[in-house]
Amino acid sequence: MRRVIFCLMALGLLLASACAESTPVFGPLGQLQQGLRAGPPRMIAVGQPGVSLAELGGAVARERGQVRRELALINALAVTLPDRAAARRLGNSAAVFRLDEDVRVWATVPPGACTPWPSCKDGGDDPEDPPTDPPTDPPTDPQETPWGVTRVGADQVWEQSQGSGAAVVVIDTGIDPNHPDLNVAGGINFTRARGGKPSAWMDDNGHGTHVAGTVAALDNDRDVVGVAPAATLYACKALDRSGSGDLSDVIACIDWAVQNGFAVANMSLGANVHVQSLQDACDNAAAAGLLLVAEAGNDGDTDTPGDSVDYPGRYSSTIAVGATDINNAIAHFSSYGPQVDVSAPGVDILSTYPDSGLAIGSGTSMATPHVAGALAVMKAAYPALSAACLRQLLADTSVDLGPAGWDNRYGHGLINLPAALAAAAQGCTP
Ligand SMILES: [Ca+2]
Ligand SMILES: [Ca+2]
Ligand SMILES: [Ca+2]
Repeated sequence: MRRVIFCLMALGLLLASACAESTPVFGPLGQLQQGLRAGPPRMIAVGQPGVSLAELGGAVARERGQVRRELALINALAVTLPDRAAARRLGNSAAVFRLDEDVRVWATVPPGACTPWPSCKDGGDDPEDPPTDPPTDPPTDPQETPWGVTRVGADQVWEQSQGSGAAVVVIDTGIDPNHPDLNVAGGINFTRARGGKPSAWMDDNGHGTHVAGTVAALDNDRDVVGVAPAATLYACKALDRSGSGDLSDVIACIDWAVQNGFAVANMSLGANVHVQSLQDACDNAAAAGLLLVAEAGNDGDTDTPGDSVDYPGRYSSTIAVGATDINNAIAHFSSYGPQVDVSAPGVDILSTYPDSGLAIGSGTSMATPHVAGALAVMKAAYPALSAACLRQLLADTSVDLGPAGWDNRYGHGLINLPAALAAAAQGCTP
């Protein structure tokens, strides 16, 4: 029996090492890579305190720059300047507090899908390994509960809360709005896809739809079920069909989540460079009560062991999630270091995929939405509790794994939704 796997990663040696293995562990999802592009500089211009975005736009215009987007959350504009000299002059102008590179970030390459489920389950979609059973075999279970959903104890708490009323935004490649096992309440596109139309948040890659299913695939008689099947799902498209995007579009999504009062933002993405504008966006959003859940990263095998947690997971205002396997062992690819908060299932995760499909994926990208879903369940059950309190309770009730106490691979441990929800009944002491 072969499982359908996809080997996802934009760049790098990890792809080769992960995919060369005989075990079905494969390339991490959602790895953002920085790259300065050729051509006119794309920057994030942050205004001085007290300087309005209109005034800042005037300074940009004087350098013949173009404003692409307002980023009110950090009092900044995403801009394109004619050349580096203009960027330097803008950086020195009285209106500008700081100029950051709007780095091009990369997430994924499209995975292979298992479509239609379950006739492809045993490798039927692989032309080199045709199925031995007729593809018309009836499914044995109309709905499969993915192992990760069971492992975090979600199915034990659904009588109490399925996340109804809690809004989760998936900041990613979009979500397939027509997937029959997903109910997407709305979304927005900040990428240049389809001329930058705001309504073009359809997933043209697959990553975002997979992540969304782990958060909130519907509890019905088909496909899979997510951790918070009644949560309200929104798509914010910051990554295009190649799985890449502008950092400013990720920030725009965080801004959009704050403006709309969403409870949780899932960011199965990461960069290996610090950009102050991203940190400020996360810090301001957390202060506004948004729970920011981010992957730890998939650099656990790199040459910087013990210090490989990605941004924005690396910031204290976000929850950084490591990936465990079905034996509760940390995945070899899971980035680790002092910033890991908690762990969740992230190896061989079955979830939704575009065109009514399902796919199995691995990566801290797959672990992160388990945590986002858990927080949605908690928030829905105890809406009066603050984001800081919910985050603290989820960490405190995690199942300790590895070395005793917090450690730099598992963080506080594997999240445990029944224990977290029980603790939430007591609230937090101020
Ligand atoms: Ca379902
Ligand atoms: Ca963090
Ligand atoms: Ca431990």
